[in-house]
Amino acid sequence: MKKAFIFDLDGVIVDTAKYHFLAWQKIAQSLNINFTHEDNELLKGVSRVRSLDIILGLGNVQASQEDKDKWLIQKNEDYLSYLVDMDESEILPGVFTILQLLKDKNQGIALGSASKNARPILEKTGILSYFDVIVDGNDVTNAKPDPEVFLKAAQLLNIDPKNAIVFEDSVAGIQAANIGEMVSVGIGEETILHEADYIFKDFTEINTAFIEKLIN
Ligand code: G16
Ligand code: MG
Repeated sequence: MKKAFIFDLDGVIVDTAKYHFLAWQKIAQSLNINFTHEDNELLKGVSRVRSLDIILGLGNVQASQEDKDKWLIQKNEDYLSYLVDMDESEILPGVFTILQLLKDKNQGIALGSASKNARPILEKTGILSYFDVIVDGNDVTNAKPDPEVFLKAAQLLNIDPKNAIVFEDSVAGIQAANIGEMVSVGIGEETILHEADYIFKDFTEINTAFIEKLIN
């Protein structure tokens, strides 16, 4: 049967989480806020605006809207500078294989990302044409763990959310899939993603039998 396979972007399709971290770290450093890799887990899947609030909270920093807007622009400009030379080599292991398998099996394929930079990333990495539907940070008002982004993707694919499978690397994203009553598949560490229905280190660990089980 035709199901909706919804992919998060950062940390699932491409390893851009490291660039988000570097860009946020620069902002944090300029404000004398200690911001660690562990803290960065809190930002995964979270919108840009909310991410800044979390960082300011870590340092107990109060700021005017004007300053916040300035830092948000700085962060995005810095983040985009890391993406300039991005190409197909940045696609995470096993992603092309799984997308091709789903295409061959005539499944619905969607992107469900919090990022407002999703489209250029998909274009630069040559993966855009695999997606029937793209829902990103420009299309939703409620950030993960609200399931809006995934519900919208399923709706655009014309598939019931109960027949949707979400691949996510963030806690907020797994929670969003669970709240939306979809099958949640964590890509990453079990210690972090333990709320997911299934967890794999990366897509090379997912085999055809697993996908067939989800489809049938
Ligand atoms: C991503 C990242 C987040 C980032 C957010 C917004 O979400 O995981 O760290 O803050 O997008 O990105 P941008 O600043 O590019 O709009 P996802 O849902 O693709 O993992
Ligand atoms: Mg992600």
